[in-house]
Amino acid sequence: MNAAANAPDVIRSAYAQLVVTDLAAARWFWVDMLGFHLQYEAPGILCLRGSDELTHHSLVLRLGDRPALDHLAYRVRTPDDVDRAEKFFTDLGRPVRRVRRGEGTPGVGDAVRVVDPLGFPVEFFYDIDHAERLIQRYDLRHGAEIARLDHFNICTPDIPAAYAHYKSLGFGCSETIEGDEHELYAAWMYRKQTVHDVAFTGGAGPRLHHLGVATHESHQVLRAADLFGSLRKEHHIERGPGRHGVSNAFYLYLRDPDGHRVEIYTSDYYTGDPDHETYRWNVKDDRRRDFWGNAVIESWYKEATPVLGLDGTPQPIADSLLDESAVQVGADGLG
Ligand code: 4SX
Ligand code: FE2
Repeated sequence: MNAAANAPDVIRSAYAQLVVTDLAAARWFWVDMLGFHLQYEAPGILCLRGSDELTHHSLVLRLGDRPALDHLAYRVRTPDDVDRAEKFFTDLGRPVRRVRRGEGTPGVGDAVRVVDPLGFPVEFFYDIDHAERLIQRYDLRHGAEIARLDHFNICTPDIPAAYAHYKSLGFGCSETIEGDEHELYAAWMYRKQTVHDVAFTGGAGPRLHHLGVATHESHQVLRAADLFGSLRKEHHIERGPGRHGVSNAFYLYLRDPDGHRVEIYTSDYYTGDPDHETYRWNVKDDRRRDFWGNAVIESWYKEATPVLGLDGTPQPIADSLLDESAVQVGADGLG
């Protein structure tokens, strides 16, 4: 997928930094239950990674007053692509801040942080510390045995604008959910050769809908659900386990102690061919979000995490025009 000539060459969704209000509770959820490995710890901050990840972190938990998304981060191909990102967003008239090693997130070198046209705080970096290979440290695996970060899912009121922005960054589109007149309700877009690095859920935004984290196998998704049940912590389970229509992945959505949503996700498919075609679902097809036709709970459509600007204050939230949860599924005989 060719990006605009001036766009940075994005490799993949790389990490997210969340603000949490209780680090011990967050550590229980993400490390003990999900099975993330603790890579780095300092007062007020934890850096975590999955067992297949060879870079310093894919999730950063920072202590703060109110739950929020601090920023999403994409890795780019070369140091020059960080400069390219700075120019790309400066030319769009967006807020941009250069962050040198030591000023930003532990383990990350020279980076640029922007507020993108959708209102999200996003970092682009090349340089990051490497970490010990844990791929065959089966002895260290526990909980849901998370292997890696897979994707970001963001709520935005204007899906066509989100699609156009990520298209201009060179992202391909694997799947969409569309109305009868091809109104876009949702889209899944990628740089790495999977179904997505980022997806858009129609709704008030900018807000973070969820982080998608991958396991190798579906039994690890089921085990996560069983672990929460056994500990009488079943209220952390929001949706699933189930099989998605979009992506075909096996899934489970959980809410962390601050309400941040995470999806445990496995077995989507390869999208790396240059002529890979977008698969389009009709919004009235009740298999689109759950292949077995199970209904999606209202909180999943409506609740999400607020996001911060570059100065750390919450970004204003705009309401959405289209509401997928209000669509009458099966009304035209589909599903
Ligand atoms: O609910 S969907 O089946 O549309 C879906 C949601 C597919 C893939 C995802 O990662 C997701 O969060
Ligand atoms: Fe997802």
